[in-house]
Amino acid sequence: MLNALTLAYDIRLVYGSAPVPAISGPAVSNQATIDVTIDFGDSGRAILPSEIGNPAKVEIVGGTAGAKLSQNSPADTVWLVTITRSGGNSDVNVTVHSGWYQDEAGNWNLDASKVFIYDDFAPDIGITNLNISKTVVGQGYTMNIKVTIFNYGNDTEYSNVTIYAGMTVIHTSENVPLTSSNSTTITFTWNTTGFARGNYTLWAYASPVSGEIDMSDNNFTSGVLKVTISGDINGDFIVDIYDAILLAGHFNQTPISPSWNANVDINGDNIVDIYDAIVLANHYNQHYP
Ligand SMILES: [Ca+2]
Ligand SMILES: [Ca+2]
Ligand SMILES: [Ca+2]
Repeated sequence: MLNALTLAYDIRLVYGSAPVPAISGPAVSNQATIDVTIDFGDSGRAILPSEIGNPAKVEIVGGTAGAKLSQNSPADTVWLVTITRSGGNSDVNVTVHSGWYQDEAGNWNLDASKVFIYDDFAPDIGITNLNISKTVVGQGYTMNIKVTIFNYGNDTEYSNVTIYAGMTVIHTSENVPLTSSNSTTITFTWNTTGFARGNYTLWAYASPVSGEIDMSDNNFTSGVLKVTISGDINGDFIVDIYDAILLAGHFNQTPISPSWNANVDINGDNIVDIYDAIVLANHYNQHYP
C-alpha cells in the first residue's frame, strides 16, 4: 500500500509538467557564428533536423542554422547547432514555439526564446601578423621580430604582448596602447645568445582586453626559425661550401638588392660583405650535432 502510494506520487511528479526548453549560448560580440544549445527538456521524443529552423517549431531569426554539432544520445533532444548570422551583422533570435513538442504524458512544451545580440564594436583585439627578419640566424647574433595587433573595438585598449620561442618567453611589451580600428606594430630585436641550436616556432600572444570575448585571434604563430652555427646560411647545421657559395652569390648586396636574402647577412648589419665571410671562415666545417 505504501509502495503504491509512493509510485503514484512519483508518476505525478515526473509527468505532471510540460517540457520546458532551454536555449543557451555564449555572450556574443562580433563573431560571425555562434554555437547555441537547444535543450528540449524531455528525452521522450527525438527532434528532427527539419524542426531546427522551422518557423513554426524552432525558429531562428537573423541567422541560418548550420549542421548539428552534437546530440544527446539516443534521442536528439539536446542540439548544439552553429548559427551563422545573416549578412554577418544581425542579432540572432532563437525561439522554441509551444504546442508542437509533447512529453510522454501528452503535455505540450512551453515557449522559450533567447536573443543573441551582435555588437559591431565590442572590445576585441587580434594579432594579424608576426614577421621575422630572417629564418636562419647564427647562434649569438640578433634578428628582428615584428608583431602587428589590430584593435577591432571602439575604444583605445591596452594589451600585454608576449613573444615566445617555443615555450620560452623572449619578450614582453606591457600595456601596449592600441587605438580603435588601427594596427599597431611592436618591434623586438632578439639576441639568440644562450639559446640552443635547433628549430624554434616563434609565436606571440596578446592578453585579452576588458570585455573581450573572441580570444581565437589573440595568438599568432610564424614559421620555424633555425638557430644554428654562425656561418650556416642554408640552415642544414653545417658550415660548408654550400654556405660559401650562397655568400659569394649575394656578395655586396643590401636590403634594396632584388635578390636580397637576410639569412646570408650573417652578422645582421644589412650588407653581405667581408665581415660575413670572416664569420663563415671562422666556423668552416663545424656542424651540429
Ligand atoms: Ca580577439
Ligand atoms: Ca650550411
Ligand atoms: Ca653583414
